[in-house]
Amino acid sequence: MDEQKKISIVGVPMDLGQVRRGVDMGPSAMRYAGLLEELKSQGFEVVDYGDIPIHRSTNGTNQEQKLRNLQEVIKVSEELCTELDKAINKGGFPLVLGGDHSISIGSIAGISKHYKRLGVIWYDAHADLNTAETSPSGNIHGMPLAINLGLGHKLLTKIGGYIPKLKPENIVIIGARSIDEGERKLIKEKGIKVFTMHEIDRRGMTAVMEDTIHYLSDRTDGVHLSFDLDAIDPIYAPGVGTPVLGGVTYRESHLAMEMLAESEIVTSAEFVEVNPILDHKNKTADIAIELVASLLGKQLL
Ligand code: Z70
Ligand code: MN
Ligand code: MN
Ligand code: MN
Repeated sequence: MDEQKKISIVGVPMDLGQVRRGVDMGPSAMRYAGLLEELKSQGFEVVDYGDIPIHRSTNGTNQEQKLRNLQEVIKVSEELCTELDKAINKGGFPLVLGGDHSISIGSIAGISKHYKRLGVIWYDAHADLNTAETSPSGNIHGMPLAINLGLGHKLLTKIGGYIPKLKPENIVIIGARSIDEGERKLIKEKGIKVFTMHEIDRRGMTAVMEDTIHYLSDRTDGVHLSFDLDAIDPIYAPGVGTPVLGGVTYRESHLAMEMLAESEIVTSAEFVEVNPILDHKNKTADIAIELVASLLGKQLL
């Protein structure tokens, strides 16, 4: 993990992929919770590239019903893609702070350029595999994994100038418990590996992470962790836009991050959907910082 002694942070205060305000404050909440101090105390060199500018449309009338804020999301995605590409060229472990989950359209577009077979761990209550045709909401944050597979609106799938960013067999979804009909079909059709809450309950997080690490290390040359805080049960992480009961526990999530650290397969990460307005005393951001620390190798002893 030599090169990873340096961490490159990019914030994306984006809330346009969904309808609840507050998730745009996610990067501030995580910085305020002490992210940089924590990483420095772990011995990392930390370079904070600051936040990607978010361009809000001045007229609220150009809302595409099935792809809310499409033009704005495209713009932010292109800028994030470029910024991350540059940051990766300068070296260091890319750590992206969301923002709603639509940011991973731009982040994976920037990161995937650097890997022939990028793997992704999608740690989420949702599958985020909708397209405009299957989406029940029109919210782009429910679509980024499909977009990265090359499925969906061309203006989104071609961000960064190439399609697709990911292959279905290089994806593992962990923690899913709210899956729409179109997503279920796509998971079956593409054979995407999903560990739902059922598998986590039945076999335990240890077995799920062992399988995930084994599966991805055999077939990929880098792994991006896309961590949606709504994967965690809202008892522990209430500060998210879409809380879903019956989630992964705080302890299971720590264990998952510790096992990933030990495996040394993760080459970039993002933590998304932290919404401080819906939170209690910033505890969801606090948890995110602890999980980042564990992912990057912090140990109890
Ligand atoms: C639903 C949709 C979603 C995150 C909610 C919800 C998607 N499947 N994603 N919260 N991060 O509207 O597409
Ligand atoms: Mn998500
Ligand atoms: Mn989610
Ligand atoms: Mn490998």
